[in-house]
Amino acid sequence: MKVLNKDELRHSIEEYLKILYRKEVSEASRMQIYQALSYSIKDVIIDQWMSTHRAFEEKDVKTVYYLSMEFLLGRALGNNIISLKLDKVVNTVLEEIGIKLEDIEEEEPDPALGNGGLGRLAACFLDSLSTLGYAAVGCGIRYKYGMFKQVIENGFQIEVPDDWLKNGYPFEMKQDDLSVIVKFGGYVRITKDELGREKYIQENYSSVRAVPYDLPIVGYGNHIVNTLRIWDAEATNHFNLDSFDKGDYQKAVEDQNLARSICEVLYPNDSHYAGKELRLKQQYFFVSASIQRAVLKYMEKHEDIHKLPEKVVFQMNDTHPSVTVAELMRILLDDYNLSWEEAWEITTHSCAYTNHTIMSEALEKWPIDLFSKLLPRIYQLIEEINRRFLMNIKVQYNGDPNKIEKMAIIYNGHIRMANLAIVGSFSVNGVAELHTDILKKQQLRDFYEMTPDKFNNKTNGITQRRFLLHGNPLLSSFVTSRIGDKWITNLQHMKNLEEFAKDPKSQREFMEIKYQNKVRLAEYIKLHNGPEIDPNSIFDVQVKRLHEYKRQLLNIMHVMYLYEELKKNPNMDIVPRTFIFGAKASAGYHRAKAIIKLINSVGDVINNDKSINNKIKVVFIENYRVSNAEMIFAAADVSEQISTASKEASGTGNMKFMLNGALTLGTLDGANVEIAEEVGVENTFIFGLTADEVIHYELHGGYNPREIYDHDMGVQSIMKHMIEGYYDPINHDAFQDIYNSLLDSYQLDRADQYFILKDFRSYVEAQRKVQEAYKDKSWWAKTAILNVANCGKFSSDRTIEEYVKDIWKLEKVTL
Ligand code: GL7
Repeated sequence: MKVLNKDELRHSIEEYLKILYRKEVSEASRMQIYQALSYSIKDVIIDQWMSTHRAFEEKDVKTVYYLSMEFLLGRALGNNIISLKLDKVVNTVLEEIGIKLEDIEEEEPDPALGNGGLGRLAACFLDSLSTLGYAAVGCGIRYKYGMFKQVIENGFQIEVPDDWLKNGYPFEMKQDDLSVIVKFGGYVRITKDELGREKYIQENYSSVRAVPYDLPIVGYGNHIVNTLRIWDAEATNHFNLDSFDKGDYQKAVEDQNLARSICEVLYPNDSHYAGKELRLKQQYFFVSASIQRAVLKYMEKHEDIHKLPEKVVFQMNDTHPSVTVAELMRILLDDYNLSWEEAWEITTHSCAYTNHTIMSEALEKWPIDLFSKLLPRIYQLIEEINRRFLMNIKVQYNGDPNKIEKMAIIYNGHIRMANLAIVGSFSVNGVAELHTDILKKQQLRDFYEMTPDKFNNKTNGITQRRFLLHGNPLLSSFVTSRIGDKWITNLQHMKNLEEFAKDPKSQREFMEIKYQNKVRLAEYIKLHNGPEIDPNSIFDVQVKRLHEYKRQLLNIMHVMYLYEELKKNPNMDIVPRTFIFGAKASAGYHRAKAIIKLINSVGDVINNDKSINNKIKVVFIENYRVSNAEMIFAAADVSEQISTASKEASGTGNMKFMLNGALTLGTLDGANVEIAEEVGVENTFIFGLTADEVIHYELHGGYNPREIYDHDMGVQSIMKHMIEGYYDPINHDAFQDIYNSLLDSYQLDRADQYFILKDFRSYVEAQRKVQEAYKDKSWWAKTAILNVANCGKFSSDRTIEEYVKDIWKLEKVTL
């Protein structure tokens, strides 16, 4: 196996600079050194990748196929260097060359094939699967353009395309020989085969060639390398003028366009279903390619297709890949000639489904018309799955129309993808305890009552390798110097840090590290169009997608409130605070975009008001993404996790903050509940309605925000200022809709459907407690260390071990 020493690495970089660019080290740009270094690292990875592959084949281990429309990877170079334990060697060589690794890392585009939490979770899971030694293939789409880049102009968000492949991506490998054909449209002809069995043949279809590109997922220090396989689409028949004569010129043009459009761009919607046909094409495209390949691979080594579930499990990341159920049925019925019963037995023992949200606007349901035209054979199969399932319901519940209304897969002219996923899976899981409970009691109650054993919880997790070891080197060394480095692959070891929480020297050192990280972030902000901020102030951070349910609006309204109090009373006792935001809004989500504008307008006023003496500042970090996230978590004192209780299925940012020693200011929502349990509620700042209270109001009414507005003069004043141009004399019209959303029930939504005014005072009070607590530096340092010490549960390694034990049943491989 190839390992690099310093001289070999230097030589390799020099060779690649020659081969790729005809340059010597002294002439090369940073970009070129990044490329040469990446290729050198890839050479090391390749050997491990091949030997991992061989070991998996020899041991004939079971493989999980993690099917996901999104993998929010973040940069690979730095992580790969750490996983291969080559950091010392690389640093020495780069020092010789006279350049810093951080600067080279900055040259890598941030592969952003995902929106937010759901996509990042998939990336953390792959990291853990490799590190723990399990055979896994991530299956996704090679979007030409990933998540857009956000530019803030005049306070407004502008979306700029993310051309991440423009310089080539050194870590990917095209695997032409593994391509497969995916068919769309046409019609299904029924004939009989020589044995008299019915055969279903799709005819007059359009097709594309799905071509896989493999990316290595390197395990930490264990020589295991798994594969993330992202599919690209190419035209099947190379366009030639011959086809004109044959009369299928039109078809050739269409196929060419189809291939071009499918993988063009990631839909930038987070927790929101838009119902676009192209999106369904993307879904079927990558699912069909992945399942075809998985079955072919299984059959290379095995004879009996019936035993597929012993070697293969398909995990569906949300409903986006839920056509998996029907695609596997199609392959088993049409290509392997199995009976329905045999095929269904295999399918329902290979498929498992994770639910990631209870928000109704995220529920995927496709109109029958659109679906059946695009996927005629798949639609037939779903109809049959539905017919048989409804028969079961009729038997079990005496034809209860209520049960049919809730559980039917096809209903009211639509195909409900969650219902398909549940019926076709042997496991259905939520992503935090509270979320799974709500699924069982509310959203999926009928399914739970029918098949309780399918349901289980897998609380999300994050990889400490990226979000501490790579993102926060100072705190990593602090931890390692005290408890050793076992935490890197077993985060439960962090518990040993607890004994240092009260140690004054450790407290001082911890606070000094936090300070250094705050300086680093302040410099970054300055460099990226932000204001000057004071690293001695409290860094109070909310970074996540912009969504009304996440309530960035509550946060900025509190800032407005504080500012107005401060204006009234300039001598107010206040610990200087920097409110930091980072968030992208989906391109078509107007209210979310208005909230971004509001944050920026409030920031402009406050940051330029000399009379408040820099006591508060507001920063909106442009283009929040994985690479700057690592730096932001490291610098945070306060972690804002303030979603309306019951709405955030889990959250994972909350865990990344905790790992970096920030204190949680949050509602009892998603995984916040478990964070408070682990570290002790007295070491968090919890406020607001509980999930039960929110659900009660939603079901039975009884909340009128207008009453709060009428009686709470603080609330009334900030809301008036919002629309009267106090924060933006020119663009304040943009805020009228926000104002209306809080007060007017004539709108489609209920007024203040996310209970912002309802939770406002309780939030203000929690914020006051934060400030009081910060005055006691020793208490704060102790509590921050306790947060780090008790974050063990939130490693994605723990989550993956639970998936393996309860759902996937994989064997661990060591090399
Ligand atoms: C999400 C949830 O909103 C988020 O709370 C959760 O942590 C994440 C991963 O399970 O999944 N669901 C969803 O549709 N998106 C999420 O981020 C986009």
